[in-house]
Amino acid sequence: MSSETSTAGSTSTGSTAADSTPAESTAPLSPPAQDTAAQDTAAQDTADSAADRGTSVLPEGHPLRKGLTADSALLNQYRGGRAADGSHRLPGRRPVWFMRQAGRSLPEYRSLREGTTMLESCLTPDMASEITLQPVRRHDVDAAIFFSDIVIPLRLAGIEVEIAPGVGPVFSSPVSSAADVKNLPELDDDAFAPVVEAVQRTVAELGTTPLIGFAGAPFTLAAYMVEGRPSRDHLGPRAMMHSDPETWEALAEWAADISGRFMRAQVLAGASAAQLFDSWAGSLGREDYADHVHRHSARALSHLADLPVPKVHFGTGTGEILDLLGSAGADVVGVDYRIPLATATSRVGAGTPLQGNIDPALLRAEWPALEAHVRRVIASGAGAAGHVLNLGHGVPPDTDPEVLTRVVELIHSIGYPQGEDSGS
Ligand code: 1CP
Repeated sequence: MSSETSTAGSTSTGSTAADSTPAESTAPLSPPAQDTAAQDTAAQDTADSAADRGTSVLPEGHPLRKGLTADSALLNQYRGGRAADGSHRLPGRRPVWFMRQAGRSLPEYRSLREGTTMLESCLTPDMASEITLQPVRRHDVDAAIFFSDIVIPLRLAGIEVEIAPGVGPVFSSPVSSAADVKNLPELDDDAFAPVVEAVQRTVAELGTTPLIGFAGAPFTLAAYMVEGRPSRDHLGPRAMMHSDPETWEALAEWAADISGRFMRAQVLAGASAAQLFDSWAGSLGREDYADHVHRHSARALSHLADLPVPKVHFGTGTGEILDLLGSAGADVVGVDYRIPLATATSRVGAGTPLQGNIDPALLRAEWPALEAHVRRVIASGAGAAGHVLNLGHGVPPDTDPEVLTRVVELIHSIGYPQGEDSGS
């Protein structure tokens, strides 16, 4: 365990969710109106970004405001190798976390989830919090990701959606017409109460380990809403952009706002960073992404624009649109396993920190092959302003958790090159 991080439970703030009074927030639940030109330059400004400053906008008990997570290895690399005070300094160890680190690969998750549906478990604060903490305890990863799902804000708005085991999100009434979009419900901020409580409980246990909040990007969310269930090619939403662009616009705007507000609620409740998942954006051609999707993802991220947290933008198969993921207003770009990080840097610019991109398939390989792959990923990411190790997509459910723990140990054992700062 490094000096600047602690595993869940081992360092507590001394307070528990039960006794912590809801923190006073000076930030409104909605952000001020955004200037799109300003958003477009945000990715380039990462090194000088105000990601660590201006924490007074956060509620008093927030881990960033209390200084708990500001100098974590994760935030340092998300800021491009800078300490909270803005000075160049490398962390004591290389940060790593895994998308889908909570979930079926963990026996403790499977036993806790028994008899509870996926969405029920997300909306039961003590369960969601415990599941979020499990992989941090087990693997000593450098961040927790909030246990929830991209469809949770839809469910909280009253939309009938379930997660079918082994399938994914399934909707009772898919969206196909202008009238369907018009009838989409409004979401009251109070509906986020179970999410807020789960986040508060979690950060009270995490101490100096940051929690990452997340949401689904408008295209990925709308893809499920139009198809009504997981699909391979996402033909429904891709056709709607062209056959009924007005309906597409209205749906994507609705999805952007609901996702943006979901992330904002998590950040105000205690998350120190946020990730927008556009998992299926790789099914779009570059022109369609630029013309019909980019501004909506920017709109989702703009809900965090006044909050001092790094924003990560990730999608699979997005090698051809990586620069656009950055310019949508992200500080950090997540890269899937299909292109080397050095190629990603040549596409997004050396000033943009990257996250990724260990191939999940390698988790099944013999250790020497996996170790060599992890070392190649680290070498390939060396040209980026910052690098947070992760997988190129989620942890496959059949992964041996001991392999993940060993990957974390390996990454933590690989120091930064001599001559570079090694800070706190
Ligand atoms: O029974 C189970 O265990 C359900 C499996 C599961 C889990 C563990 C689902 C159903 N969602 C989740 C949790 C979840 N979903 C997290 C938890 C935090 C973590 O990473 O540890 C996160 C971040 C998500 C986000 C999510 N849900 C995404 C984006 C990330 C990604 O994997 O690309 C997507 C696309 C979903 C939809 C979804 N929910 C569940 C499944 C199986 C799917 C994908 C279905 C499909 O293939 O289309």
